[in-house]
Amino acid sequence: MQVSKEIEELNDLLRGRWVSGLWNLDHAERQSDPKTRVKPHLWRWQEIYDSLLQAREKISVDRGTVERRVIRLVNPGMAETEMTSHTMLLSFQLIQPGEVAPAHRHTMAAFRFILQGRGAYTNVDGQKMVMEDGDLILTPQWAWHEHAHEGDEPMVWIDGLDVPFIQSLQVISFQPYRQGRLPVSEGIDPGSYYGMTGPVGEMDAPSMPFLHYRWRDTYPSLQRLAHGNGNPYDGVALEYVNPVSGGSALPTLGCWTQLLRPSEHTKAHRHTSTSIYHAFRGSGTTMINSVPFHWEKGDTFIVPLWSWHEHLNRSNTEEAILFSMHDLPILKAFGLYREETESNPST
Ligand code: 1HN
Repeated sequence: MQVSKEIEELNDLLRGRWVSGLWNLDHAERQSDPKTRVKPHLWRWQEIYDSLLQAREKISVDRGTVERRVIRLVNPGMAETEMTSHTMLLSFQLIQPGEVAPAHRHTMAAFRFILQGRGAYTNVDGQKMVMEDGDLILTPQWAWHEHAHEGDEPMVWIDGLDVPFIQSLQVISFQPYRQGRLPVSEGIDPGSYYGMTGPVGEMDAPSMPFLHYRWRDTYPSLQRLAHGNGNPYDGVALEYVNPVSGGSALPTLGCWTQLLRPSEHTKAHRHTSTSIYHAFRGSGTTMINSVPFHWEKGDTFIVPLWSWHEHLNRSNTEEAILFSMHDLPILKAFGLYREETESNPST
């Protein structure tokens, strides 16, 4: 806009009063489609695992130094200090036999999805949960959590968190646990911890009675569902739900597991939530805005909001399984979830 001397003077006057005319903004916020800085990207397991092994040599886990040996996935459209999307962080953690990742709590919600190893456990508010491959373990916001490894081989898992969303709300609180090891409670009733009989501490914690979804329960459910039709956009997909509310696993994060049958090819759609996928089994190709991302077991990739995407299982004999995390509960909570398919464009 050509700015006249008169307008310039008005702008100067307003600036001095800590106000500003809307005419000074360009029209960046007026596009009809959502726009994001988040770029589609695929991280190869080989590079992630090698990074974890190199970190194992150089980073030791200890109270007071590095509390977690964690490698973050950084989105190429964002700064190095930023996360995997504008709302979510997906990271990988490696813990060595005998190590203890000391207890702390924070206002970010987290989950672990277990990838390899045996003998480690996480203690969430006194609930000791022994980790097995494919298990999903929740750490609700403000819950104390400590990880310890009693096995004899390195253990690796995914940490999913809502860090950037909580950062954007500027409500990060973090507390180390100062009394040494976090005690394990015997026979606790987890329901009593998460808002069913009252709030946790000074925080208004959501109802969260169920923290450990075992692969040995999840996988048979997926297999049973695989006899049905599945969903045209997601294949045979299961959401991990909070059994009390029927809602998402965590208030800010949804978790899914989906099975693509041999040669299954889903239809394309797009939506205003962002999704991060981890190839847990098998191999396939996901088209993101017409660009093919070929994935093998262990690879992780991100589908930014409002990107067209479809999945293909490249094998005609083996099933493929994707685990995924989504910021969908945030979009839904504020009426901002929108989805479009080729046959049903949104208006
Ligand atoms: C965290 O507390 C853990 O407790 C893992 O294992 C990853 C990434 C960012 C912020 C906090 C953990 C994390 C994290």
